[in-house]
Amino acid sequence: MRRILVTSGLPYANGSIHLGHLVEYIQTDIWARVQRLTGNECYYVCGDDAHGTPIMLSAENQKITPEELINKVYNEHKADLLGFNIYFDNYHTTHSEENRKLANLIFKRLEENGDIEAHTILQAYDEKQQMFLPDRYVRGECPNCGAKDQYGDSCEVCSSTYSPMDLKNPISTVSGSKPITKESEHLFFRLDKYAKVLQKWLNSGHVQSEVAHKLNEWFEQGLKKWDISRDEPYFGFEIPGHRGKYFYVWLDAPIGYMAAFEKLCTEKDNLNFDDFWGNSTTELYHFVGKDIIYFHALFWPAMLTSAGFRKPSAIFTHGFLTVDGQKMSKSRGTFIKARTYLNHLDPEYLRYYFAAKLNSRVDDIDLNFADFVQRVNSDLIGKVVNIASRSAGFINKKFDGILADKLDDNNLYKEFIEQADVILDLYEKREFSHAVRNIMLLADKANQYVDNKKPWVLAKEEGKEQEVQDVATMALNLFRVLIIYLKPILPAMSSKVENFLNIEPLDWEDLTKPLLAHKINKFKPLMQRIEQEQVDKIIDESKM
Ligand code: B3M
Ligand code: ZN
Repeated sequence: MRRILVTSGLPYANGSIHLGHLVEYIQTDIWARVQRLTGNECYYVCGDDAHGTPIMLSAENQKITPEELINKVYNEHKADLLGFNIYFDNYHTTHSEENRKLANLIFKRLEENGDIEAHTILQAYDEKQQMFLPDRYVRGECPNCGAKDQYGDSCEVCSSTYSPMDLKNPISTVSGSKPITKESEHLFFRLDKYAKVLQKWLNSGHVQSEVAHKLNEWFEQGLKKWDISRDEPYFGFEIPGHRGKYFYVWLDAPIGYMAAFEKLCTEKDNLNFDDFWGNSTTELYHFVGKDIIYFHALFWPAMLTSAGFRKPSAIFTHGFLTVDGQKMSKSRGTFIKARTYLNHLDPEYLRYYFAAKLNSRVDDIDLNFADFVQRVNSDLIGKVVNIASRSAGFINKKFDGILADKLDDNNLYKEFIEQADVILDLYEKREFSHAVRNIMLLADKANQYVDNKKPWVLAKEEGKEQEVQDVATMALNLFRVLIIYLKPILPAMSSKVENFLNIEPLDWEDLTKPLLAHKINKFKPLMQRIEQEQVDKIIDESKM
């Protein structure tokens, strides 16, 4: 049995969960469910990323404290993710005592190793607001092409990069005033010292090849020391021994993974923090989006190495979500919040659709709504549920719910369960779209079996009762195999099927044990078809 800890990126505590986030949570949740279904010990932890300037300013604008803001959003995030049947062993927050202690411990070890240096830097400062301005809070004219209203770090028109002080006619987006340039001492982590360790780690299979390739470009430019402190006012943890200096949000964000796990350990007897963070006999995987791979594949493993903790077994990076072929857009109504979706559609439609698109590479995936409606209706309702809905009636009505005591076609059943290793291997490798394709091919075979046997014709013929019971039993056993294969993707549907079949929760081992001479419950509809107007309502409600 493998011992596995998985994480997803911690969503910022100043915005709602949207469909783009859900690509990652659904991918991670499916993968974690596969591990549990096949008998491995697997924990999935996550939590809110609760520190930083955006949250501090957002709270100020809402005239509430940052703590009030992050508590409100924490509960919203938890409810939204639960709504999509994302099962976390613990959903925590970076604004927790566990995280503070761990951040302080790690920082102390970094300092003791001589991996922290102080350097004076020049920064944009808003005298009105009395705060230093992160690059994104200064706007002005690009120093290179003169484009107006550009961010403080890069130009969207000519893509040149610069520092905020280079902008022409800069203004602070916080107070609207003209920022001054001010010196301040910052603390830097000696990321550059870990270039060799990182290069070796990255090129030994801990990240996808396309990620390793991208990261190697950064090594060519040379790794820079990483600025890990911010001056007050800042919402986060004050750095021990450095009054008025706070951990930059990205220093304590990945430590939030450890904090969430540490908290879980306090709630479970047989779980020991060091089993997963002190040594690497266990497995640790971080699922992340391609926009934050730098933090997870450079800063984080370097920090862990310096602080004497194990490095991740792997970083699994995925692409972004596009909707109808384009970036999510508020004006087009395609920037869809998780809650807006849940107000109209079954979450398992989206779980299935994303699984049918996801692979192990960093490709973007597209949510094409016409395809989404067609695919879910034809695959889930038209193929999978259809097998049960066209067979159960015979068993319920003519045999008092009792299944036959033998399989009508052992070879066909064997063909189905022989796919188990292939499908499991595809799941393990996160080739979910390929696994779904194989499962749907089996669903076609199951429907073909029913079409060939025509139990509705047999039922009208004298003396064919036993054959009807055999055929319907066989069809329901093929359906049960498909549900086991789909269970990681469709946990709620699977539990409805377990009720219908009147059985204990299914796991992978049940594949080899067909359900025979067993009383099933009355068949009830397992899943409704999607209607286009449900999708239209979601888009209308999302238009800003
Ligand atoms: N909150 C960025 C994001 O929400 C950041 C992830 C932290 S993972 C430690 O995508
Ligand atoms: Zn420019």
